[in-house]
Amino acid sequence: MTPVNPDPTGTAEDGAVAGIVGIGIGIGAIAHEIGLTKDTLRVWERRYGFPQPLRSSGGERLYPQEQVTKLRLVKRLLDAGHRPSKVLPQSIARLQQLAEDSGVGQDAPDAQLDRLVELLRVGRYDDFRFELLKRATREGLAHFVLDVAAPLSARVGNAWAAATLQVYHEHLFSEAMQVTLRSLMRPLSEALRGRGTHPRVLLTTLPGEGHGLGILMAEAMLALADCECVALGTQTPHQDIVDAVTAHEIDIVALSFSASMPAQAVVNGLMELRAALSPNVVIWVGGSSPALRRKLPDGVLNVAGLGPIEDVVAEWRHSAML
Ligand code: B12
Repeated sequence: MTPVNPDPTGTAEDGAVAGIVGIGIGIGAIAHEIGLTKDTLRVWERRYGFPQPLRSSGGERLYPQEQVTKLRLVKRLLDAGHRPSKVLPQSIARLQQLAEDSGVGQDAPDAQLDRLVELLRVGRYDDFRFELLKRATREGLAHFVLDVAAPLSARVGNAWAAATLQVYHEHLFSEAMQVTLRSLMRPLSEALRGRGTHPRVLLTTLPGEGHGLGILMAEAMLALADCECVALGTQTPHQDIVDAVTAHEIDIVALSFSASMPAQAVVNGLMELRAALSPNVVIWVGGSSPALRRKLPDGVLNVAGLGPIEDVVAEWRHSAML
């Protein structure tokens, strides 16, 4: 869970963090952690009577742990397409049932992936890293990405949501996964460099999206489709993306959005970037953000998952030849 600010004094409600240890978490911290805006939390409170935060002596909203747990569950159900009016009035037990019935946060049975999560949980990191590298070497890049990296990320996220893993486990997981993917991709990326193949793809996330594994997995699949990739890491400001596109003669900007970034921030970010880029440069987006299911600006393509990348690249090449 996001750490709370132990200093309860004088924090304006619109400040980044307002919280008191042991009583509740402030609205800024909780909105950030759950991936909602502060306005949404206030509107729900008025309209549906939930959440019902306590108040600090200064009048700031403070959300106790059980409301945070319910909000986390609510957000995941909304991401899966449920409506606020249907989920907000329900009890936690009812929501858990609903999540189970609709498969939200449920992992497909896979003993090998369960074993990897268990190695993480009990702190056997060397074994965890070794097992990752072994599976990656045995299965090859494409299978490793699709059959291990992607479902394991979801499993680790579900284990965090169920409080069986902590945030530091997620960090250790990400670090090990990045090292494994990069070591597998390096020879391919080096061989592709300077061959003059197109499309040339710039990969990053927008400010506010700190999750970098989705875009790394997309990079692996793009490299396997002979695309020359320029990876900028995460959270690149718009102007830097625009400058890099010009400097590297980029055809496609690929962006990743997890479910944690508020939907409106995703849409606004995409509109601003679209307006700043030349119309010849296409934006491809992917990731489990529900915002990507909305109508996206012209010139922004939602690539639904890692599997379709090969076909989408083939279509791009076909239309570039016309
Ligand atoms: C590792 C991890 C972290 C690490 C990230 C480290 C790093 N350097 O990347 C750390 C610990 C920092 C972290 C922090 C947080 N995280 Co986190 N994290 C994860 C985890 C386990 C994997 C992250 C990831 O990269 N996912 C992105 C990819 C792998 O998944 P995807 O979006 O479903 O995308 C798939 C495809 O669509 C495709 N794809 C993705 N991008 C693209 C792009 C293109 C172009 C294409 C073609 C395809 C494609 O690839 C994926 C493969 O299946 C996820 C669990 C999960 N299910 O993702 C949680 C998860 C994303 N995190 C979550 C949350 C809440 C947070 C925090 C707010 C709180 C926290 N946990 O501390 C912060 C916010 C950070 C921020 N500012 O953005 C939630 C979001 C839920 C929600 N509805 O809001 C998740 C889903 C966990 C959960 N089950 O609740 N996290």
